[in-house]
Amino acid sequence: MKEWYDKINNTRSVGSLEKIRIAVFGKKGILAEKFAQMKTAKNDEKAQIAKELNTYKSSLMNEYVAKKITLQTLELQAAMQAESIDVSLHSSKSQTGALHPVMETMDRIVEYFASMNFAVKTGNMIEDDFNNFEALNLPKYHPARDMQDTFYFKDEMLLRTHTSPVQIRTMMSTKPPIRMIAPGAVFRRDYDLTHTPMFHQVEGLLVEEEGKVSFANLKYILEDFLKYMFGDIEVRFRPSFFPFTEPSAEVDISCVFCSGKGCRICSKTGWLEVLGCGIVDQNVFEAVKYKNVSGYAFGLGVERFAMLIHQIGDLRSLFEGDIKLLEQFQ
Ligand code: 2NL
Repeated sequence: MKEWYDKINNTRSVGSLEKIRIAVFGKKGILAEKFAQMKTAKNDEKAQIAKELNTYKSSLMNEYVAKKITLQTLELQAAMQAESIDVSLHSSKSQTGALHPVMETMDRIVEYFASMNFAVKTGNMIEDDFNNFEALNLPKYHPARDMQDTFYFKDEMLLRTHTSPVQIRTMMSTKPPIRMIAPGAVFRRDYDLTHTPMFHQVEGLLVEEEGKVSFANLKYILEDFLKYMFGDIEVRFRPSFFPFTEPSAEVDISCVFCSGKGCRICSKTGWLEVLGCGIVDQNVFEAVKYKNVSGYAFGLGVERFAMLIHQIGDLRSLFEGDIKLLEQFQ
């Protein structure tokens, strides 16, 4: 009988103690067996045997319960020790993410026009000839369609060379008035110091009843926008040409590097070209079957804006994915 006291006492884990409990107190355990044997004892001895067995049973149970509490406490302590975190331990610096300067600049541009009630629309990068060229007054054999400038797939499909197809599709599917911008990636077969085959554009379009939009409206909003983006700068409009606008203009700001005094970046002119714009050509409205409307449109390159805002000298550094560049814009 004493052997079971010893077994309980010498146990070192909750698991093996449980095995002992089953062996002693279980349905087929030694106590059950001894109570069963009692039935075969003589009647006058039964009471005595039962008394002894019950005493034995309760003292074993006390032993078992005490041991169980001890072992559980020890195992809990060991587990807590193993899982504890040393908060005084020196750790390495954790990495933080940051928006790419091109995306940050795009967000800021979108934020301005959204605040002016322009809807923000995106489309597909793979486009067709009509939406990328034909509807924009760029007929077949126009030099801008040259294989040298455009990435072509078969069946007159192509990578959009500007985000204008988003505006064309919007006009084809909705009635005027329209007040929207189209931000996104565009593609041209060009790769040198100042050009990459993929870059980002934001184009804007406003269409109203005929006679309700003037070049003065366009001038006002672009000047306000450029001051929002670049701060205290001068803005000037120069006559220019685009197939999809007439009249057209290019927009310059006073050089952000030399405040207009003339430097290497602005080629000593004191001015930096940042935008193209104009009054939408009637041929574009004809292509989308809009009648008796007038509107203005503009387009800009986001990489160029990002470079001027952050004074980044080399366009290609925006595309190298170098963490050292991104770390400067946290
Ligand atoms: C530039 C010049 C421009 C437009 C884009 C446009 C779109 C439609 C109709 C008429 Cl649907 N025009 N877009 C107009 C003028 C200039 O972009 O230098 N972009 C980088």
